[in-house]
Amino acid sequence: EERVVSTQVKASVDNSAKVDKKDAKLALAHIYVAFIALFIGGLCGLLQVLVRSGQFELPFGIGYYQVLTVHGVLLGLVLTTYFILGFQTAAVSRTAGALSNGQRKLGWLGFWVMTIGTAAAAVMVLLNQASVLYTFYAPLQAHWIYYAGLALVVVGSWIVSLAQGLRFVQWKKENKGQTTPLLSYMVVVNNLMWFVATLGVAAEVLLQLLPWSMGFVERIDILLSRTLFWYFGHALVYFWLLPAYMIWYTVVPKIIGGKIFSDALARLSFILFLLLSVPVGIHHQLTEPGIDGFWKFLQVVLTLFVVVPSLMTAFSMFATFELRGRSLGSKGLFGWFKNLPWSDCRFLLPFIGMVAFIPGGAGGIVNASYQMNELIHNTIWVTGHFHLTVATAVVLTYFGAAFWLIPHLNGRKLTKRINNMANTAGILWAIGMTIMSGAMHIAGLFGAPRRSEYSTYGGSELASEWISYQIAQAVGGTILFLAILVILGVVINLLWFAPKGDQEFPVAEVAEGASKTPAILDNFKVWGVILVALIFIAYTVPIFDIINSSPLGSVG
Ligand code: HAS
Ligand code: CU
Repeated sequence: EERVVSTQVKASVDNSAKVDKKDAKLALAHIYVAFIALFIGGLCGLLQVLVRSGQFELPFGIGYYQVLTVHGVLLGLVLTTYFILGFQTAAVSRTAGALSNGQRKLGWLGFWVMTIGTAAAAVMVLLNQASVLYTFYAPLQAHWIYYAGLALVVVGSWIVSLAQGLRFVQWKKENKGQTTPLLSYMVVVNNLMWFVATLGVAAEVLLQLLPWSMGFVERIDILLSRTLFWYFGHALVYFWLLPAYMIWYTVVPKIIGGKIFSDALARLSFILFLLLSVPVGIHHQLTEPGIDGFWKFLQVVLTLFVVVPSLMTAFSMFATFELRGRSLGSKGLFGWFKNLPWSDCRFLLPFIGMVAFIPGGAGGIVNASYQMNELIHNTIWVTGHFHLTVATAVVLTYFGAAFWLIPHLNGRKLTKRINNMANTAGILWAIGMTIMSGAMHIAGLFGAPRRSEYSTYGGSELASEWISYQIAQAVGGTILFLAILVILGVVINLLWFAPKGDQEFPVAEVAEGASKTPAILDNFKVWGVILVALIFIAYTVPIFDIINSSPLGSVG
């Protein structure tokens, strides 16, 4: 069996290569949890937009902030983390070869640690003991079991990532001197970024939130806790984004019948994310007093640098589309556009995601721009921003991938009928999100706050300007919920009812004529050193300042 594995390895773009059967079970387990989270989390989202429209009240004494917490935890943390780790396990098994028994056991251990943690946190949220709007954001305080539960989710994710990383290292040993399989390489970069980032939230939870919520200490330094949180928080959004980029770079070109524009460019963009995702968290704290303007400025500059790998990605996708279109004979500046496989949900959903990411990313640049941040910070504009980025660009790409991944893993087939259902869901999503997110952006510019229950603020004139936009949000949100129901219909079909078959796990080849990948991109030691240096430069002094000027006493 070992031998079969290594011939599959060599032909990393051999499209008969499959995810190993046992690995497929592990990947599928993650995907089940992700879609359960989509259902409950999506339902909570619907309740929120209805409440904020002013036309609806929650029954049974359920609180708005409790529902908001369930929505955020399930969609922002559970759906994403489980889908990512399931997809990545499948991706590594497909492109680097089956996991060893030991690696697979680690994978299952991590899965169960995460799942026990998720269940513990969920119970506390349901008991209304953790209505903290889903983050680790002091001075809002949750029951300690909630923090411990989410800490287990993080630890579990490290274990699953370790299993993937070990398989990659094994591949390198077996194939000395060769360029590593691109998709596995991307998985490892994403996991490294995740590990470095989660150290921040782990420190916050272990040193501050747990002792405080358990009553061992009476007070903690709020500014320090927020800084540790955002050290993690921005890289978190790229942990969501990079698996979507994996699909854009390596899967979508294959689906449209084209090739990867450049292997080296794809790797370089991932390395730039690894380096620049962490030392930028202060762009979430631009209005926070207590952090010196110089450090805010530095991190804003680094934030504008981390836009570059996304622009490289946009460039690369356009190039892939255009090359494919021209090879089919399309002419003119935009002739290639007609020749894309519009009716294939494996393409259409990620494509809608790409389009949404253009305004989503532009909004991000507005957010990061120091002065404009003053206008939009803590308004529902920000909610509009992340529903375009994570809740459209990222998740529609995940769904588009799930629709071939699930049948690949369980030996079924994505039929034409299911494909059409999926397209309907993608279009509903695009319509619902345009209305909801558009209304959120505009209301935010008028000052409508985020994370707040319906209120007329005592009949204030300003607040009355927001109402029509809040009703639009409810309309858009309802359409989105319909889209979620259709997506769940697709998933249920693919899990249990689709005909048996063998659905391909598409991975594209690199275009001929693309230059050879420089070996330095595969040298993680170099990047590790630069990463640690950047983090020290961006954070040492601000954290030292925060601790020194802390109302709880200084260390100096
Ligand atoms: Fe953000 C707040 C800045 C990207 C998520 N962001 C948030 C929050 C979330 C979030 C969840 O600087 C709220 C956190 C909270 O609860 O408080 N964000 C940025 C910047 C980027 C960015 C500069 N964000 C993301 C991504 C997210 C995400 C990605 C999730 C996945 N964000 C901020 C800032 C805040 C913030 C501030 C704090 C605001 C505040 O004050 O609270 C950049 O990475 C964006 C770069 C992207 C681009 C787009 C490139 C386009 C591509 C598509 C190509 C399309 C093709 C198809 C080829 C420049 C790659 C087109 C074909 C056609 C035919 C049209
Ligand atoms: Cu950010």
